Amino acid sequence: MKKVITYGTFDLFHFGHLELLRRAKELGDFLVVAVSTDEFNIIKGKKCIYPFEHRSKIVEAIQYVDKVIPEENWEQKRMDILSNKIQIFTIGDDWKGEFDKLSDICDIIYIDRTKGISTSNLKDNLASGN
Ligand code: C2G
Repeated sequence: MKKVITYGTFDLFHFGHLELLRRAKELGDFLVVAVSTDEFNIIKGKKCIYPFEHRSKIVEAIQYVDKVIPEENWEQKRMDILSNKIQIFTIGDDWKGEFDKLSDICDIIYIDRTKGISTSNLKDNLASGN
C-alpha cells in the first residue's frame, strides 16, 4: 500500500482544495491529510472563517481522504511521515522547494495549484458583495 500525506488549512473548502486532494490520492492508495488547527493558523498568520472542527470534518468527508490528523506545528511532518509509514509527501506548488528536506524519508511531489481560486479571493468577493 502506497501512503500519501498532505497538509493544509482547507478553509472555505473549494474546488482548488478538491483538485489537490483528488490528485494527491492518485499518487497512491491511502491519503492522510493534516489539517491546520486554529492555534497553528494563528502561527501561520491565517485567520480562518471555519473552525478546525468544521474544516477537519469537511476534509474527512471527501471521498479521496482516508485519514485526517491535526497539524499543530511546522516541525511535526517528519514524525508524521515516519509514524504513518508514508511514501509520498505532496502539497501545492506554492510551497515548491519548502519541504525538500524531507526527501531522505519519502518522495516529495509538488502539485500545480488550481488557477483562479483561493480562499482569500473568496473572502474578498464575499466581503465586497460580489
Ligand atoms: N491549493 C491548490 N489550488 C488552489 C488553492 C489551494 O492546489 N487554488 C492547495 C494548496 O497548494 C495546498 C492545499 O490546497 O496544498 C491547501 O491550501 P491551504 O489551505 O491554503 O494550505 P496552506 O495554508 O498552504 O497550508 O504545513 C503546510 C501548510 O499547512 C500548508
